[in-house]
Amino acid sequence: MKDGQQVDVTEQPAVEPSPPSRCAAQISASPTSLSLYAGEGEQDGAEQDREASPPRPTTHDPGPRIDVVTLFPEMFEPLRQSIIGRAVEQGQLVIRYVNPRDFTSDRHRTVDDYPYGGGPGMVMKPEPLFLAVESVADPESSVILMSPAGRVFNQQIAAELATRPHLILICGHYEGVDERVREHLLTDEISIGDYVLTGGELAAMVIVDAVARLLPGVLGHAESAGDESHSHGLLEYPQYTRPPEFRGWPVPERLLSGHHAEIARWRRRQALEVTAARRPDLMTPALLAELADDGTKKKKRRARTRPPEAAAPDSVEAAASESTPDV
Ligand code: 4FV
Repeated sequence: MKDGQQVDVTEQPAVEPSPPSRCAAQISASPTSLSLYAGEGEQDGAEQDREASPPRPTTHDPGPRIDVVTLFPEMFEPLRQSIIGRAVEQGQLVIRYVNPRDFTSDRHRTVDDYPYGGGPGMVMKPEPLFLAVESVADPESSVILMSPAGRVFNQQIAAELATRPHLILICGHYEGVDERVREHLLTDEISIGDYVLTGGELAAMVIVDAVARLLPGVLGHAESAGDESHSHGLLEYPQYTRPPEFRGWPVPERLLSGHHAEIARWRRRQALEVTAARRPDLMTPALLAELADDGTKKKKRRARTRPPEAAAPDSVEAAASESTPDV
């Protein structure tokens, strides 16, 4: 097989997937040109010969380079907007799109075929996916398939992926991908939830968004990734902003007190109560104990642990009164 020369390979599979006599694929030795969905900034409409070295992260490591393997790069328009779009423009994040269809060389640019053994729908062929991934992969790449059979995505996994040097997110379509992709190409498989999508693109966008906002500098201080839901294993406490009263509904006094320790205590307790009410599955024994302790125990504990002589004058009475359980 001479290099680059089109070779027609008609495979006669053992059990013809119906309809019969469909030539399986033509694989050219090396992909000649790759049409990239005009990635962020420098790639607009430009055909880019991928052999040229992919843009390397700038001095400070802005976190993972992300390559999305997808038949529909245009679906990722939303990632060109808002916070993620700005992050890419500012070079805090590199997102590129690789289309498996660019790794086919048959006239029909075939990326899917009938399932062996029959059955509904089509299956994504292994060759275009392997070639697409191999065109951007390096030894440190995490090759992740979006699929309902993957580990269910959560904030911890987002934080984990944010530390990786290179993510390759494969977006399946149709009934899924040929099993040899799972067996010989993937390093990981992630699901965004127990439901079935038409394609992995929306799942990949969810993951890119959740990972990108954890990268240095992506969220301005106004959008801090501070103590938000799931960041401390708890759902977020209620948030309020002006006006202090809306349609007769006041903002909780505590928040207007300016007493930061008080406000922090109130928020912690709110987060505990909201989580216990809405996501009891997130309540660890420690969180349940903290929820049960309405602060009196903590005071008792503090009183118990404070050596008597150190007792501040005012608390002596307090200690006294405390020791007498209020009947
Ligand atoms: C999915 C999910 C998902 C399955 C068949 C694409 C579809 C089609 N991906 N989390 N849930 N993928 O439903 O990540 O190929």
